[in-house]
Amino acid sequence: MGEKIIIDPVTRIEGHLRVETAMEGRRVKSARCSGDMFRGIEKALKGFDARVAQHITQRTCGVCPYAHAEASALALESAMGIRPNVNGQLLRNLTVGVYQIKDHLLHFYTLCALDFIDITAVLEYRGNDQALLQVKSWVQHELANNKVFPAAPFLPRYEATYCSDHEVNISGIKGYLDAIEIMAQLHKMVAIFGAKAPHPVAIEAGGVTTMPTVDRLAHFGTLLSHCTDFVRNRYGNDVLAVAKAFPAYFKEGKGYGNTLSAPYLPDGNGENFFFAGGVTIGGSYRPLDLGKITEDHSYAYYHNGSSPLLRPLQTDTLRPLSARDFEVEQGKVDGKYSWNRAPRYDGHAMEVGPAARVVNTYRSGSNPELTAMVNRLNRELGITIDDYPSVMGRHLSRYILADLTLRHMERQLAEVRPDVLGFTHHPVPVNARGVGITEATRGALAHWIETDGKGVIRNYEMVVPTTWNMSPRDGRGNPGAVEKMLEGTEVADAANPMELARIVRSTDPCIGCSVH
Ligand code: NFE
Repeated sequence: MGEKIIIDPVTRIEGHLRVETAMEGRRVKSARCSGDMFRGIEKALKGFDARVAQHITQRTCGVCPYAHAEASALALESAMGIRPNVNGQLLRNLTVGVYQIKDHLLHFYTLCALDFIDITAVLEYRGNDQALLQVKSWVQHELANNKVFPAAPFLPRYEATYCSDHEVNISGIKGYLDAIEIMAQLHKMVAIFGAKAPHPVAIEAGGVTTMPTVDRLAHFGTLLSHCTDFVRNRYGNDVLAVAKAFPAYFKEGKGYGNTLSAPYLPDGNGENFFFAGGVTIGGSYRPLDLGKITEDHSYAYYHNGSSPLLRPLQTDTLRPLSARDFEVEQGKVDGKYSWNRAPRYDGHAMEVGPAARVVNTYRSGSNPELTAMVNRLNRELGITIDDYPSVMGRHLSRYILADLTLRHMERQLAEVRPDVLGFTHHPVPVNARGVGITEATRGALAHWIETDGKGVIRNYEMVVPTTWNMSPRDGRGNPGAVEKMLEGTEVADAANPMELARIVRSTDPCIGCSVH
């Protein structure tokens, strides 16, 4: 096997990611993950009225805009010293909650399932399902016209070992098709209280500006039960079937095993979070301390002429490398290699995302529903909580979170008081600082804001989930979370590095977000 495997770009993710591995025989010795673009949204925010932040930060991404809206609103509310009223909090939870479910389905069916499910199984389909028969006849048509299959949108496809169980494959393909309609319904639900999807406009500092009329609440509830049915009876079964077909993937892509998550989905009073935040380092859980977050740019394409280790709101001093410096770094053996910076927690590279949310909530002991579900699934699958930071553990975690979030939303929907506005006006704070932390689908998201004497944004910083996961090495030479997950992985065929793709995609990278 050659000395290197390069996947550039990694497909079926958002944004431009290059993964390069140095090989020792068939095993990955070390890996580099490069975010291949610069954006500069934090710099673009300067000079705008602070209330505009949520509209601009949402443009970081088309997949998780709701999370940026929420983090912006929370940061400004923290600077104002306020929080929404009960209806405002509940409507915000419902809007971001449904967006999360949509995102989990998108990730599993559209982006990842075809890493495991064999799409060619549709050629052997003998049933009556019209959608599957349409796909089958389209495939036959392609083949009859001397075209190769799989074809778009089921590409790219590595030659690899796919699931051999026909029923599991057909269910996964049917799920892929049906999930498209469910995702459309979830988007409608975002728009009911968010007033628009994607990029909901009604999540503001002070609450949610859409009135929860009886009609809107009823419409939301009807769609919610439809989606719940799909998640419980379809998505859950498909995830478990794939997990049982590929049990070895609970031991692949484990990385450091250190997880970080933000407290998520509070009750109507903004207290008692449904998913606990925290960090687990070396198997030991503790609450999250934002003061321990730093960002390192030793291997990122920035300079500031001073320390490579910065705290939030200090990265303002960073400048992108000039074209000439960029070329010099790329010519070095050990040069800078990513537009991602390297967040660290107390010096540790951390995995964020669904597995982190499950592990930290489980270890905190704060959510009996989650504990019971994890214990049940662990018995069924023969795994432990230590197996969740893994390729299959991440897929399983998304199902657990989707199921539990839906149950929680059903309860919180019933708590909303009809025709009571969940929004209160507050003056824009001057010379103030605030921080908003939440969970985006891909993990912990934090926004810091600083305003000037006119309430205009003087400084803004985002530490984003994929920035944690796709971080490059830090000044001490420690790889980022996904770089560590790739280390030691055995690749059967360098021309079809499916093992690497499965690891990278299990974290659902969004490079648009990570380089922001
Ligand atoms: Ni662009 Fe995002 C999420 C945020 S990514 S998808 O979830 O915040 O890291």
